Amino acid sequence: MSKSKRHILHVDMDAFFAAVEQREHPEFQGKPVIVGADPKEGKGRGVVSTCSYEARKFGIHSAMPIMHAYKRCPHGIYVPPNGKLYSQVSKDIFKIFYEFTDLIEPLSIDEAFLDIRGSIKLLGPPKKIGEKLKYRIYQDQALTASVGIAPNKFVAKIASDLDKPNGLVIVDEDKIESFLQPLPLKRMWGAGKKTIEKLNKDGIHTIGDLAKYPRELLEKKYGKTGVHFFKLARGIDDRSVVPEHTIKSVSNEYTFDEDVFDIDLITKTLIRLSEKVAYRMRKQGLRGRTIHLKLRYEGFETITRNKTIDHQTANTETIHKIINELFHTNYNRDRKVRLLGVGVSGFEQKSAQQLSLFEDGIREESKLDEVEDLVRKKFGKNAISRAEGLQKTSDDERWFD
Ligand code: TTP
Ligand code: MG
Repeated sequence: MSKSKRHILHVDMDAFFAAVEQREHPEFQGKPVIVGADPKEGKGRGVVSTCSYEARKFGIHSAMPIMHAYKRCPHGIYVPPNGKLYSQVSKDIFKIFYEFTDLIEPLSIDEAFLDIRGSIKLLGPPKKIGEKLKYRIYQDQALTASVGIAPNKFVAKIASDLDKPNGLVIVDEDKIESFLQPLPLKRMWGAGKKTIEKLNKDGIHTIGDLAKYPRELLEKKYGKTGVHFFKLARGIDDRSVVPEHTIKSVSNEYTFDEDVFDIDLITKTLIRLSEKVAYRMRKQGLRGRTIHLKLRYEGFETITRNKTIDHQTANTETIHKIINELFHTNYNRDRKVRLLGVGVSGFEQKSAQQLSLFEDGIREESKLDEVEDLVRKKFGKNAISRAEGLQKTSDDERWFD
């Protein structure tokens, strides 16, 4: 039996949050729109979520401190994120994806892989499917998307990004090498800044350079990661589209209005963040083993630390206990804190779960979680907070869901 050729489509919405805002407010169209924290005339804290392509011309991008964005573009239109609306639009877009195939792997709120191998007979060649998908999204949502189609995920993901916004890039099997070869390493999906810097030092600047580099040497210097990237650089990627949505982590972070020394406020914030993360996990039926702390000092230096425990949990007390431990073993008391973040990952199948010695204790604690969840369900998510946690403040909306 001959194996049918794979066709993977990667779709990613253009300037997603900002484009939704431009759609909702026609007067924003053609203008630099920045979605994110309040810039407070250049004194605002927090970061840019995303911005319209008009704003990108000023050098603004996602995750940039909002005050830097304001400096670059004081006349821009600054909009707070409307998470509820974006999730709804995301759901509607994913419904459209299902018109094309059932083999869909969501990557984030605005992007997914679609395995369209089985759809060609019915819907036509890949290029036509790409055009139709873009048309359907535009027709239904008045938003543009960029699409990449290739024989594998790695190339499809790179392709969708190459001609943004409103792009459609198709890479056939026999063109993969010439397509990848000239691209700079920053186009390499999955390679972090540090890896790229290291590779640059070894004289590797393009994906083509990486493909030509002796495999053994890469393996020696970079281990498994080196071999993985070597294969990708040669366009070899067998990863399949995994249809069900596997959430990898749940996290929340908080930026203080002013950098703080106040240990009391820091402690309360860590409780509150642990509560929020645990609550979100329980809501989604998730339990994880690895607890992550993010700590950013004044001046932006950031450390992340994590600890893996012997059982999966979504229990507020357990998560908080570990966060507290991570914080106190790593915190430098001489420095002010700018941001705190709490996350949990390592979600495994229930069968792999090991029962902890403290299971009874956990059960007891879970009762408290249950009560908390019920109250939140009934009276809203800010209705309850443990005694030691933060008071409800007008800042509550800044806790990003
Ligand atoms: P992206 O697809 O990375 O960005 P984008 O859709 O805004 O722009 P592009 O045309 O380059 O794809 O992310 C999707 C949304 O996720 C984005 O609209 C806002 C949100 N987001 C953040 O809130 N913070 C971030 O740091 C990033 C990267 C995205
Ligand atoms: Mg996008």
